[in-house]
Amino acid sequence: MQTIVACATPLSTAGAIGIIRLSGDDAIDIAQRVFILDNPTKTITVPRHMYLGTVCTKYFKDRAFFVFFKSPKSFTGEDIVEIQFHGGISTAKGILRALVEAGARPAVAGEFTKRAFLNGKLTLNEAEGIADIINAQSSAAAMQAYRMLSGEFSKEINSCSEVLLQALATLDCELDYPEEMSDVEHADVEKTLRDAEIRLNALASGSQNRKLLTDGITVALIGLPNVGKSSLLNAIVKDDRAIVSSIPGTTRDVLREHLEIDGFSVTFIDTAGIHESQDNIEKMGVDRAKKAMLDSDIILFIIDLSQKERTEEQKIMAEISDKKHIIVGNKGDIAKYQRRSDIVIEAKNCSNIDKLIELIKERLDLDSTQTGSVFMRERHEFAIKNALMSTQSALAACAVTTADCISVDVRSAYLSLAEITGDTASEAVIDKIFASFCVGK
Ligand SMILES: Nc1nc2c(ncn2[C@@H]2O[C@H](COP(=O)(O)OP(=O)(O)O)[C@@H](O)[C@H]2O)c(=O)[nH]1
Ligand SMILES: [Mg+2]
Repeated sequence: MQTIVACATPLSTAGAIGIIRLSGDDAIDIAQRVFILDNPTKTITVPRHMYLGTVCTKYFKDRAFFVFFKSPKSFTGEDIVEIQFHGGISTAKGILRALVEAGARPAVAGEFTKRAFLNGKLTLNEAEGIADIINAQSSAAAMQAYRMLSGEFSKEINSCSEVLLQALATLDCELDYPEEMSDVEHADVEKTLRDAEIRLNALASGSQNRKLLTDGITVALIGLPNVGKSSLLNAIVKDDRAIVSSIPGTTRDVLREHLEIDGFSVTFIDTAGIHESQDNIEKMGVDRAKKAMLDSDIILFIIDLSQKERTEEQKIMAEISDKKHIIVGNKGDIAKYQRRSDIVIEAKNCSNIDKLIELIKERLDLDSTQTGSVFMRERHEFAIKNALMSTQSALAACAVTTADCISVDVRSAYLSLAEITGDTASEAVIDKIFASFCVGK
């Protein structure tokens, strides 16, 4: 393949070290036109060995290291050279230019990883894991991406595909020798398909937490004016972010604060107190509060335990009843009324806030997200759901129809899973995935 070149480190900022990478048939030859070994009697022969020398461009020189990876034992499966130099923007651009003049072609976005995929070094979903770990916005997302790129998810998909193949093999046998197919074998197919269904259901359940990982979690603080929403936001982020006052209607706009909890990126949203207001600006605030409430992953409905329940609160309760929510009884220090709540806190005194965070984690099932099978991409979710539907349709067909009809559904389930690993993904899909990578990856 033609030799491509790109800067593997960011080209936009100065860094201690910059790395330029070449991949292709002539990578070593081209790089040696620019990199000169310190010891001219020596030659570059040993893979994965660091050679010290000088990069020489038309306009400047820099001290640098040279390391190469011999095909097929490299990231792309081709010969790869990495040159490590002092990571300035001018040095990076100058060395890149010199390597292009020496015969390399500038790589397009994702081209290194695409070559790795085409050469069978990784599956399509593992390649996606690489892009996802680079773009991860939280440690939990990074961990999940690692599980994707390291092949953990591929293994789950493959074991599911094997079960489907097993069913297909039995069905093919039935097609070839229909007179020899017994009821027992038919029952066997059904049993195998049930196994596939269980595995696919387990995989599909991972999609519930996908959004939490990729988009982060939003927690909306909702309630009447003066119940202590802004005080709670300040207590959670341990900082004086929102204005707290005994004057109702202080918070008008929506205030967002980010926090990382157990590796998850969590945004807490403080809102205007929800109530009927004559003030136009406050009304706008209330509308925004309602929108934040609907868009959030979980609602903290805060009530003031020193006050009686109001009909407006009953209305809010009715609105949030089918969304994930926690009723937070605030002002536990001056509580006067026995009101139903999931937890009692004192926002002003930062009391019981840790317990509240634990409760949020529990309600969102964050721990299981860490260990369950979670994928980061919508296309994985789509393929798994299609495979599940085809398997269920095959199971329904088992009772009423012949082997060839059941086969059609089982094959379609198998092909859906193969789209995830890239075995049957179309060229257009593959191109689209790699085009979203950064240049140099
Ligand atoms: N006694 C007591 N007062 C609180 C507590 N939390 C908030 N407050 C007070 O309640 C008033 C309204 O608080 P604020 O956070 O602005 O409420 P918001 O309108 O819901 O945002 C302020 O005077 C706070 O000091 C608490 O736990 N105990
Ligand atoms: Mg407020």
